[in-house]
Amino acid sequence: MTRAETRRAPQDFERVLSSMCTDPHPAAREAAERFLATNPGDPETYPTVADLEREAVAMLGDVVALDDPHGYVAAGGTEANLQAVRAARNLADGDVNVVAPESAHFSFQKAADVLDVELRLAPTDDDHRADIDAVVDLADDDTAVVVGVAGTTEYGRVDPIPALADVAADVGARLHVDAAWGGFFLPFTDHDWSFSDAPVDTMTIDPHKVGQAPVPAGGFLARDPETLDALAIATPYLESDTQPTLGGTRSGGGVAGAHAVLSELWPGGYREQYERSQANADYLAAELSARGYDVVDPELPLVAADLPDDEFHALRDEGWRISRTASDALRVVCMPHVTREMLDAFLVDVDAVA
Ligand code: 0PR
Repeated sequence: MTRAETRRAPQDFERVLSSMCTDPHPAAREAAERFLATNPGDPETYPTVADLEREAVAMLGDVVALDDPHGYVAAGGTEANLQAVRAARNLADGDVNVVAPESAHFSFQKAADVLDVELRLAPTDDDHRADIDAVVDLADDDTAVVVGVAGTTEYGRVDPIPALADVAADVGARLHVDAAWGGFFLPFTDHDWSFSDAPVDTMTIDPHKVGQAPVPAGGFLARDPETLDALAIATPYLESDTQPTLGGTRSGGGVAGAHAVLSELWPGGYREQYERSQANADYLAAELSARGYDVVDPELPLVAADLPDDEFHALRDEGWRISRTASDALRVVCMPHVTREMLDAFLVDVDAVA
């Protein structure tokens, strides 16, 4: 690759319909660049970015309605989910298991592998949400944490969190909610639970997805300081005493970017974004449905629809970045960069390949 080629525009989002990343907000880009050379992993040496991280965590607490949140800006949802499992394992005795719906992101498989815990996957119901009876069947005294997903990767579904909280309480397990993608939409929906009253022990909510922060900016939040204590490792030669993060050196750009965009968009900007994205998802679902495709009603701004194999590949050949669920349904994720004009252009091609 020549020098000139490495300077080419990295990505345009004009035909990207399957990603959970998006064009970062301008304020976030600018802040990320300014803090590129800082390391929040060493808060005594880089105190400004450490302050920004504390403020970013407080703002994430506002987004999920948790007073006094404990947490940090992780590399992404994978790290946050792994840390939730790790904290639960460390706080439990003996061999433990994790119970999650089969719709849980594959990061839980990585967590189970790395942490050497058993992952028990419960089937989902006809509407792609965790089947509570199946979760009850799998949970037992050795369950360290029950996982619920609020905005599944494949269908954008929100699991019945209060019912999962009851199951967790019955077996003395913790409850983790993975809202890596859905977390920035949920405050504007009428879901019947919150971090405080469910009760949820830990949560994943990623600024680098719907939050419009640059990568890497994941969010790990805990209700109690004991959760972070369970993750803390002594750092003898640093001026700080312990480190709860999985990463050592971390991206100051990710932290500053998350802080900047949260300051800019919470709550009004995120509300507008939710309304726009949900309206786009409802529009696309209706248009596909009118054309005879079988569509899963979008609870959050993600549309899944049955699309014949040849049409899917023909659309990919047209340059559309689309993907499919494990059961072969088309997924369109209505991220902030996805506009009505893009969807109309997509529908023109859907008609052309039909
Ligand atoms: N939890 C949920 C519910 C997720 O959807 C994802 C990622 C994660 C956790 C893991 O987050 P990180 O990837 O930040 O570690 N979901 C997307 C997926 O796997 C990630 C993605 C993003 C994929 C951008 C493609 C893409 O272009 O499909």
